[in-house]
Amino acid sequence: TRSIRIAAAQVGAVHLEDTRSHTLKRLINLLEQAVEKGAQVVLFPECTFTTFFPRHLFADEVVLESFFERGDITTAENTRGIFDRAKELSIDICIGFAEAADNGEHYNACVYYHAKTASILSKYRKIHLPGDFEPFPEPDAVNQLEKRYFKPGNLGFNAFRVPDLVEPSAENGEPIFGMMICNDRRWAESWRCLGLQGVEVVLTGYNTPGWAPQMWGSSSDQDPKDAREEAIFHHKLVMQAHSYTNACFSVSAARCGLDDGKYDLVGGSTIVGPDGKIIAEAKTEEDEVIIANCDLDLCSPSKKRTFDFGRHRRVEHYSLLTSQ
Ligand code: CDT
Repeated sequence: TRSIRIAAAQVGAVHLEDTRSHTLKRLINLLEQAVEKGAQVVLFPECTFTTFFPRHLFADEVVLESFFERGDITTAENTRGIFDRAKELSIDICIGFAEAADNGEHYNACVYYHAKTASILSKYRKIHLPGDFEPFPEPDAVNQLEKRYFKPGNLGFNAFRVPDLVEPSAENGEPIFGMMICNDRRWAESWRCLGLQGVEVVLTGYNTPGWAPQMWGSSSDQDPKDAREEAIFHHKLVMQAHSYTNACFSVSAARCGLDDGKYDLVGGSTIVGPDGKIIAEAKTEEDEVIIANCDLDLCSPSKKRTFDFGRHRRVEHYSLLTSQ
């Protein structure tokens, strides 16, 4: 069969003062829990190795640069531990990080690491950067300075086949994966680019604030509890709707909890089937592994009927999508 066991490693609060080695240990612990549950692939969140630093304005370049990874992520001192352990345990990982690239630019990136060959099979750089370049004037506003710290990704949305997860003789071949990062999941265009390549599993790490009225553009007298419920609702809405309309599984992993005791990030890590239904869901807002058996052949009926893109799409009416 083409059934694979996929996990999402949700990561709870990571504080500004937490050391790299402490956070890395937590990630490795989650990896080991996923292995104990029989996972073949585990997804980690966006910018997993540090706190979600784009909420802060850093005047000091050296401090800002300390949040970024450079060179080969699989061998760099601050990050290699998780790749080495994934290789030892024969488990593939997808993990997000802030990248200081060789071309001098900074990106919000993630990689798919293939344990058997100890190599990066695919890399993605976040395309839809949310938030602002300048912080809000209100001193207590929650900022999201991604437009200041990152360039929009330049690698496109590339689906890719992953070897060694199913029997080589399986009809329909090796599983087709795709990656996106956080805000990308709200955009139908990201999903359709992957859907058109026959994607069967979309992996999405995220950092989503539960209370950030300036950023969401919502009324500042909205009840914080309602705002956070709405943030979780919208997260699940897009994961479920887009999994359904692209006939694929999706896996989402949150960085969540109260960073520094005050910055609220929602949980809600999920695994969704091609029918749009949630098949696994985090129960906490802390470090937690969720897992599901994903029979990829369940994508086929919808890919062949309701969402057979070749037969039903009417591209002659879609030119607006790329002309503005
Ligand atoms: N990290 C990230 O992309 N967060 C955004 C915040 C909302 S921007 C209005 C998200 O889409 O969850």
